[in-house]
Amino acid sequence: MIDKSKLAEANAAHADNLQHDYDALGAHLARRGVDIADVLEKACEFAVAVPSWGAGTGGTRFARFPGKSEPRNIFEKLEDCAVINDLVCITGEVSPHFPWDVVEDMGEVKAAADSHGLTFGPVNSNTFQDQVGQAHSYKYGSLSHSDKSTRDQAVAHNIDCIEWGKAIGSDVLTVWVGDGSNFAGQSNFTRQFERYLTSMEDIYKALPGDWRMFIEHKMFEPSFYSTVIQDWGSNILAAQHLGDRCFSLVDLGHHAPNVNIEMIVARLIQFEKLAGFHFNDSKYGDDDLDSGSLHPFQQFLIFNELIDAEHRGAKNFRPEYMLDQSHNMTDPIESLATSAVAVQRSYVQALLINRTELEGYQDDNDAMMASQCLKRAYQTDVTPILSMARFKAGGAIDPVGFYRSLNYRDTLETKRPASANPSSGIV
Ligand code: AFD
Ligand code: MN
Ligand code: MN
Repeated sequence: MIDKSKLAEANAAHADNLQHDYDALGAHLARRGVDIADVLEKACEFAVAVPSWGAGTGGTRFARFPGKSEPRNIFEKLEDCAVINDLVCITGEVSPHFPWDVVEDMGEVKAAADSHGLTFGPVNSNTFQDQVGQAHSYKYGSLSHSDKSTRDQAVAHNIDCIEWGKAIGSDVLTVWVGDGSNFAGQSNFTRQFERYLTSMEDIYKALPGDWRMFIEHKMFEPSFYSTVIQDWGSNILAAQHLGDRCFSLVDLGHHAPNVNIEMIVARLIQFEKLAGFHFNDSKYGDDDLDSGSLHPFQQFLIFNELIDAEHRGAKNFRPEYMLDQSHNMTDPIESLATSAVAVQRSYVQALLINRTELEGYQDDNDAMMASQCLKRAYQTDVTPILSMARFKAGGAIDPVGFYRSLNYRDTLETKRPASANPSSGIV
């Protein structure tokens, strides 16, 4: 999607400074016993999927302010995802959302992705809103609805998602439901959860042998008193109940403020149930702000757990990284590119933790030195490593600066007139 000669020209303006900064950081890390080349290699291997729905402008329950030249369908979303990947070179995978991204011939979607050098990650089902012509409404729930025909319809949709997913080369189904209640007494917690589990059993049975199923918990919204999969406790219980190929997905924004998410991650790893992540950030009730924009230390601590698990050779440990954000105020391309790098930054910072030292401090109950050991890694500015990783992979040293110089949205204005139905919904 991006003119390579323009990119080379833009990179040339930064290349000398980058090399200088990279060498200086390399010398600093060498004094700490770290070979910067090893870290760079790992940074280059890092990847995080982008959500197809994130390419459109999001909204809140108050309003949606459409962006200029926003994508109107999956093909245009893929174009924008290709731009993001051209800029940062770590987002080659797209996580689609059905039925928003369904077209008559899913082979065309696969071909379009191929042409952009993109692949598909986990597919997401949608039973949190009604679709046109649908027989039964999800107003009072879907997989856990009190009415069997409604539950069956929601199960059938998830099985359709698997079929659409197969056509585009995916091998994971992520299930998030909005089911819950707004009033105390409205639903019987136990009977509702039983109905959910029975529906999920039917979906699980329909999974191809090499597929996995991810369950996403969410504390509240759209249900405000209770949700069926409210927290990681309900999530892991459901995943354990359903079977070995079912895992618990952690969406960072789906917890109460101040919850120790990194500890939840550790528990899920220990019991071999961590599916992966929907990265985003949040302050109060919103679950879709840009990754690392408010709590970069929390994100770093999560990667501390992930790298620790890798070191210990944790079993059944194959986490999928995805962004799940909604962009109301920024150009989604800029936000997704910046957020992907913010997640990569946390990973690279966590790579710098001296694990032998840390374990020693932990065993000696030396709280101060353990904390300083983490902080030393966190406080290292790894920007030159991230920029060098992009430069080496053919991306932009300065992704947002270069993207702005392209006037991408302006060039698409006639091709993509504003649409009343951008097929991304309010997520
Ligand atoms: C909603 C949910 C959840 C889910 C997303 C896509 O909060 O994060 O992953 O929709 O289905 O934002
Ligand atoms: Mn999510
Ligand atoms: Mn969410």
